[in-house]
Amino acid sequence: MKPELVSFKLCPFVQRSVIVLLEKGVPFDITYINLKEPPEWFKAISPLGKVPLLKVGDTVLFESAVIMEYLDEVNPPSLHPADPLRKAHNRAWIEFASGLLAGQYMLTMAAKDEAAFNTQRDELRARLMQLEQQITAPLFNGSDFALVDAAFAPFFMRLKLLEGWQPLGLLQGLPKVTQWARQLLERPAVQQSVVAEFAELYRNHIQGMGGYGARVFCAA
Ligand SMILES: N[C@@H](CCC(=O)N[C@@H](CS)C(=O)NCC(=O)O)C(=O)O
Repeated sequence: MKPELVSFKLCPFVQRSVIVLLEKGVPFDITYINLKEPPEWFKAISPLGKVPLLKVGDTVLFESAVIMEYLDEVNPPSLHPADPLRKAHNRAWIEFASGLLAGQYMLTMAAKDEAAFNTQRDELRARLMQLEQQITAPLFNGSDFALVDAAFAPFFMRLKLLEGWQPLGLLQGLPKVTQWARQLLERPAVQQSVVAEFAELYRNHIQGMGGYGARVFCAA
């Protein structure tokens, strides 16, 4: 049964599933909605009012980590490490990646003034320093691409754009994370996981949110 992803073009959580589907070469449909004006059919089937949703027949799945796990399980070979402890460790760091995405959202869209922006920037930097200690390199577990890599890739795609618009040096002195991010962004599945006009949409969205991030990243 062909799965259908319900998406918002800028959502990093949906992007994780798209990366997994593309890495595995699984055919899927994708339906985009406007989160500012969600359609009635979406409100009716989304328990938390959030994307991603994955529709498989009559069943609706939500929560990106759960969706990734399901897609991995039904489309072998698995993108998780085989060792149970390592697998659990990867799952824990997938949760950490969700925290990084939330922090990136706070930095770009929610911080209203310079002080709030700086707090978010410093928090992201501290988390990235923690991450540096966890990576085997070149990818999270070494050379094999894993679900945990798919979970972090959307963060690095946005970070690269942000650093291009206004360098913050968030990866400075973090060679493993820097190399990991570069390798992830070179993968075709990662590059093809967003719409062609993604960079422009992302910038416009930050600008439209009108926070301090709009002044920092959209000034030029
Ligand atoms: N924990 C959720 C987070 C999903 C999420 O925050 N999605 C955002 C878009 S990127 C959303 O739908 N927000 C709508 C809302 O909160 O009303 C997951 O991992 O799937």
